[in-house]
Amino acid sequence: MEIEILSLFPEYFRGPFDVSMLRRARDAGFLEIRHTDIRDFAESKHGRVDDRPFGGGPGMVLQPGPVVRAIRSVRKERSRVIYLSPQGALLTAAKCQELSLSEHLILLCGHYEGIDERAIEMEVDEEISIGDYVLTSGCAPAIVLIDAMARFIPGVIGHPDAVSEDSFQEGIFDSPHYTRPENFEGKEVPSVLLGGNHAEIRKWRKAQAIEKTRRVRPDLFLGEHCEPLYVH
Ligand code: 9WO
Repeated sequence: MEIEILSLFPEYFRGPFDVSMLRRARDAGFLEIRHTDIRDFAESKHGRVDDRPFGGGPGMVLQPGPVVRAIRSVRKERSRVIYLSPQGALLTAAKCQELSLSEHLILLCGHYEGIDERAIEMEVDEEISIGDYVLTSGCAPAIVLIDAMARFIPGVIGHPDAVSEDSFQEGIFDSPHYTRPENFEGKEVPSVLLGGNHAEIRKWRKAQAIEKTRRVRPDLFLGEHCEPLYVH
């Protein structure tokens, strides 16, 4: 999969894609990430890409020209253009899985108070939010989206079971994990995990997951029968 990140700060992304699993995925050729600086598409040679909002209000707005030209400079026939914004549809595991099938993603990161709406109407296919909060830019959400999606690209994660069994694939939380030592500062590992009865272990983990999901995220449940609300 090829991904283009369009932003005002390509240097922001130094780090997250250069370590661990995403680094390995890039090195192995599963994932190619390229950066475009929207400022390279400024109208003027001073590199100005923002202006004051029509109608008044605080802050600055990214002008449509530089954004539209930046997108068109990387667009291919099969590209999907995504704008990361708090006004988008909430990102879910199902959406990540769907996006992981894309050939070419263009991720548009906003800055300042936002992007001129006409650029979004003209070039963006989909607006996605990673949660109900406002950040200083769409850069961190782009990293989150790529990280969450990369796990669904075959080969990126060593063990395929880790993807199908991970949290939210089942519509409920993951169960708690334990490793050595068996006794840590007086706290013991739950004995069921040491017994080797795999049916019992499966049952215990499921019960733990359900209990915590119900307690922390009752919205993930359809009423009292523990039916996950989350369907693909
Ligand atoms: C800033 C601001 C300041 C004063 C008055 C109104 C304001 N609105 C904003 C604002 O929403 N800025 C955004 C910053 C513009 C688009 C890029 N930015 C952004 C993206 N912040 N948070 C996101 C984001 C993206 C995806 N999921 C969650 C948050």
